[in-house]
Amino acid sequence: NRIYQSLLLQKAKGHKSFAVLIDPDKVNASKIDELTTLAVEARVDYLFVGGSLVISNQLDEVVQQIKRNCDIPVILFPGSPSQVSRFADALLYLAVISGRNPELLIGQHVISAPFVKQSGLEIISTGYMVIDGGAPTTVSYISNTAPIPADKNEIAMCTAMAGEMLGMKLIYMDAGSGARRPITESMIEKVSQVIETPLVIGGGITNPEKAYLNCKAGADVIVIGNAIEKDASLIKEMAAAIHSVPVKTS
Ligand code: 1GP
Repeated sequence: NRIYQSLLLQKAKGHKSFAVLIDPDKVNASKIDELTTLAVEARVDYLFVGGSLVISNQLDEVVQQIKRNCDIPVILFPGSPSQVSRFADALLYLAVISGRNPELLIGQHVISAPFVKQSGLEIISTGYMVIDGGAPTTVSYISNTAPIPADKNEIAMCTAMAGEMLGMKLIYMDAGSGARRPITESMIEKVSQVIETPLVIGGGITNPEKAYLNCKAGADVIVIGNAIEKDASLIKEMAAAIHSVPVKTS
C-alpha cells in the first residue's frame, strides 16, 4: 500500500498535496500531454482519474498514456464500479457515507468485488461525503442521495468520525464537480479536528487563495478538476499555493 503510506507520511509531515482530476471523457491525447507536462513542472502530487459519468471506454488508454508521460501516481476516482483500470496505481474504494443509498454503501461493492480484487490495484477505502455546493451537481443526481447541508458542520463531523471508526482510510468531502460554492473552511476545520485519517477536499475550487485557505483549515489533499479543464495554466498557481502552506515543525 505504497500510495496510502505516502498519504500518511505527507500528513504527518504537514505537507499539503495537490491532486489534479482528469475526466477521461474530456481529454484527448494532446490534452493529456499538455496536462502531464504542466503537472510535472508544478510538482503535482497525484493525478485522480474518473468522473460521475464515463461515457467512452477509453479509461485504460487515458491511464496508460499518463503513465507513459510521467511518474505522478494515478489514483482512480470512480463514478461507477466499471471505472477500474489495472494500469493505475491505486483506487479510491468509495462508500457514499453522506447518503442513505444502500447501493452506494455496499450493493455495488458486492457486485464488483471479484473484478476489483482481480485488478491487483492498491485499494484505499474512502468515506465519500457529498456536501451541498449550492446547485444540483451531477454527483447528487447520479448518486440519488441528499448532500450534507453546507452549514451543518456537526453532521459532517459525525459522518466523518463514523466513517473513520468503520475503518475507512480516507475521508473525501466533495461539493461536487463545478459546485457553485466550495466547502467552507469552517467545515473543513471542524472535520479535520475530529479525524486522524487524511482529509481530501474538492468541488468548486477555482482560485489558489481558496486552495490555500482550505489547506490552512485542515485539508490534506486538494482536488481540482473543472477550473483546470477551463485553464490548464492554473495548475502552476494552484500547486504553488498548496505547497506554500507552512510545514509543521513540531
Ligand atoms: C469533483 O472534487 C472534484 O468530484 C473536483 O471538483 O471539478 O469542481 O474542481 P471540481
